[in-house]
Parts: sequence; structure tokens; C-alpha cells
Amino acid sequence: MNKFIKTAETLKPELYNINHEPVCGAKAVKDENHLHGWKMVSDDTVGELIHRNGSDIYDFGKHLVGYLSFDIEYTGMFDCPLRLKIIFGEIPAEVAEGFDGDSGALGRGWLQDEVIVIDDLTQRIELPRRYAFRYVRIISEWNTGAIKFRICNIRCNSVSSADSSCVTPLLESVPEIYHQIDHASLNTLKNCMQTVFEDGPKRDRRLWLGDFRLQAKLNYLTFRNFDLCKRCLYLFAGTVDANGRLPACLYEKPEVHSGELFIYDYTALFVPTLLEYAEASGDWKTAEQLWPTALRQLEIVMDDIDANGLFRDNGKWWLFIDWSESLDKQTALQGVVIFALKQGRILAEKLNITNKMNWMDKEIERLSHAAMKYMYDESEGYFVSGKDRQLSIASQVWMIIAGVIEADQASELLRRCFASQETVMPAGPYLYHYVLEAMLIAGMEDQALELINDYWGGMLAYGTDTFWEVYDPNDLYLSPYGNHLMNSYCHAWSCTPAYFLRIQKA
Ligand code: RAM
Repeated sequence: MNKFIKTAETLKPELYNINHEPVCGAKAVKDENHLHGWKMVSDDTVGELIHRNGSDIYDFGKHLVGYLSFDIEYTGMFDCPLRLKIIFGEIPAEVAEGFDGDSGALGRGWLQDEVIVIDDLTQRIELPRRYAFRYVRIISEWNTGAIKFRICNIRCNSVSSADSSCVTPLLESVPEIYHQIDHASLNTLKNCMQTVFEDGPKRDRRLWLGDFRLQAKLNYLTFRNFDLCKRCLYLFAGTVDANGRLPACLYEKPEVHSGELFIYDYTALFVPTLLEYAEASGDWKTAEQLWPTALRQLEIVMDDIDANGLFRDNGKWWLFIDWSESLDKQTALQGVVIFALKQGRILAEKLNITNKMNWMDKEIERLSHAAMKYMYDESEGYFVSGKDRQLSIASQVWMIIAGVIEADQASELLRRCFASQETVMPAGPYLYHYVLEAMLIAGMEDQALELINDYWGGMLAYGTDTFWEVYDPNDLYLSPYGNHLMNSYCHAWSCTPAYFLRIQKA
């Protein structure tokens, strides 16, 4: 174990446990007006005796992450082991449909179900895994006709490293919809906060750098678990490859190891993540210790800047920015690198490390100049990307965040691009987070609030109390994995409205 991972392991948090009971029994009813065509209605017959076949859905009333247990009561002669299938759902479609269809591009194991066969009905049944769910369906699979049985005392012991007592609520004068959005943001973050900041407690249940940065930002203003952030920073620093490059994600089990995926933009964002941690916590010692790792990331991303000062895809990276398939990412990535260099420059100054300042100053200048010269279309008045000179929100947003254009021109730029028919729009919440950041820089507070209301409020209107990994109001079945049931419905990178609602009021 290297020294960074050793430090990280000393910071592993204890988890808070809370016991929850279902709020009601439920039944899934087909209704095209609801998410994926399923509406949940309460069902009083749940909990009655089951004979051979039958199925009960329990609704816990809110999204939980934890461990399920229950007792079984029976009458009659127990002459054959009892076989149950148990399905967990963050959303109604999971329990309504089950997972017998094609599971899509990712491993079937992410879809949460179990078959258990019970020999002793007097023991308490404790399911083996940690699940993320609101709904649980328990199916009796062709059991003995000699008994009738019922499930009782069903409980979920939820876990999180977030301490809800640290959170200061929004002012009462804030409109109700934003209270609801705030609540769902905090739930989302809380349920992703485990022994690391997970991206989603259903899937992928691991630490991703891009998600972590956004979670950390909200955490500083709410749960204030600085040690968890520090742990995650050290975990990343401890899993670099032979070249010193950070992985985009990492696993904790069986022991800490790199996910061996490398996302160009995530790598660059380590520097701002470290600076933000030090600013929020006051722990500049950690920043100093991790400075060489941070600087190395800047050097590595700069390897892909050409002689003209432009980012060029060398085919060796996963370029992310957003899930949108049609998006040309060159200009957005140029912005990410400029932003990272600028944050690196601030960090160096704070740490009083002078030897790289000149280098950073020159590169910031060179890359910003190149962006204006080659990526800014004077006649149209916006940034374009790639050889087809594509117009997208992503390009404008990252150029605004990078400060390549002045804040007072930014609002016009965004307005024009949102109005154009040709613009490639964001495809998911991660990029929408950065749209909000750009709007605030541009002084578009009202539009930012409107976007929070429309986009994140749009998810809430489907009855969830956490925010999702993927949300396209025009296509609720959209999934990067070819199966909407594989999507995560409590996802880290969606948690930031609560951050914006707080910095706005500050
Ligand atoms: C996914 C996860 C994660 C994200 C990466 C890029 O597998 O949803 O949140 O950071 O992709």
C-alpha cells in the first residue's frame, strides 16, 4: 500500500445507520402519463397471507441506500424450502417489469434482484447486499401448497457518511419548488456519500473524479464532511499510473485500485478539485502534499496541446464533457484546460510555489489566444468546435468558465446559442451543472433559477426524490447503456442545484 492510500485509509468514515419501515403496500399500474408508463398506487392487500404464488410491493416512501431484512410468519405444514425472488427499484419500472429482458451494455449484476431459498422460516431473513431503492417487490415463486405465509417486520437499515444535522436549510421565503429541489439534491448527495463519494449507489458505486468535484462543492456548503473529500483526493493520488496520470475512477474493493479509464477532462479537473478543497477546509497542508500530483496532471494534459496552442485528440483518451453523441468536444476541452491552468496558478500562488508560475502564465495566454483566434467565429459571434465548426452549448459554457471571454459578453453569447436551431444542446445533468456555472458568471441568475426549475424540477415531477444520471425531457428512455433500467436514478453529478441555491443567497 503506498503512502497516499495509507493516509486515505485512516480517513475512512463511519457510516450513520437509520432504520426505515415501508410507508405502504403498493401496486404498479400501467399509465402512460407516468415515468416509463408505470404508476404506483397504494395497495392494502400487501402483507396478507400468500399461497404458492403471489407478489407484494413495499413502498418505503423515499429513496434509501441500505440493507433489507424481514421475518416470515406461516401457517400449515412447511414441507418444502421457500423460494422467493426479490426485486429492488429506484423507480417503479424496475419492480413492475423485472429484469428478464436484455440488460444492455453493462453487466447484469447492476440490476438489483436476488433469489433466496429459505430452509428455516423462523430465522430473520437478512439480504446479503447493499441496495439502492424506494420499492421492493417480493415474489413467491411456485411454493408449497401446504403453507400460507406472509412477510412481516420488513425494514431497511440505511447507511450514509453524511451527517444531516450539519445542513442549514434554505430560507423559508424561498419558493416551495426550490425547497423540494433542494431536498432532492441533498438526498442525492447523502445517498451517494458512503466510504467514498460514489457516483450512484445503485451503479457504478465507485469514485469518479468528475462526479466527485461536484459532490465536494455541495458537501462544503452542507454536510461539511471534509475528511471524506480529503480521503478521495488521497485515493486518487494513490492510484496514478506509471506516468503519474490519475485514473478517471477507482475501486475500494478488494483493495483500492485504479479503474484504468482515463478521461482527459476529469484528469484536468483534479487541480480545481484540490484548490476548492483547500479553500473550503483551510487544509493547505494536504494541498501542498498533493501539489506534485496536481501539477503532473497539468503537464500531462498539456502534452495534447499542439504548436498552435490548440487541444488535439490523440485517440488515447476518453473525452467526456457530456453524453451527447454528436458533440464535438475540442473547444470545450480547450476551455477545461485553460480553466485548470488558471486554478493551478492560483493554487501555486497560495502555496507560494513559484517555479511553475511563469510556465502557467504563458500557457494560459497561449491557449486563450489560440481559442480566440481559431475557435471564435467573429462573424457569428460565438465559439465553434472541430473541423465542421460545430455550434454547441458545451463550447460556450467552457469558454465562459475559462474566462476566455469577458463575463459581460457571456450572457449575450449564451442567449444567442440557446436561441439557435443548430446548437448541440446538453444531453445530461453533468453538463447542465456547468451551464449553471456559466450562467452565474454571466450574471444570468434568473435564467439559472429557471433552468433549475425546468430541468431538475422536471425530474421531480415524475415522483422521484433524488436526481438522475440521465434526463432528457423528450426521451425518458434515453440510456448510454441501451437500457433505461440500467440508468442510475440517484446520481452524484445531478446533486448540485442545492449548491447553486445556496451560493445565490450568500
Ligand atoms: C458513468 C458514470 C459516472 C460518470 C462516467 C463518465 O459510468 O455514470 O457518473 O462520471 O460515466
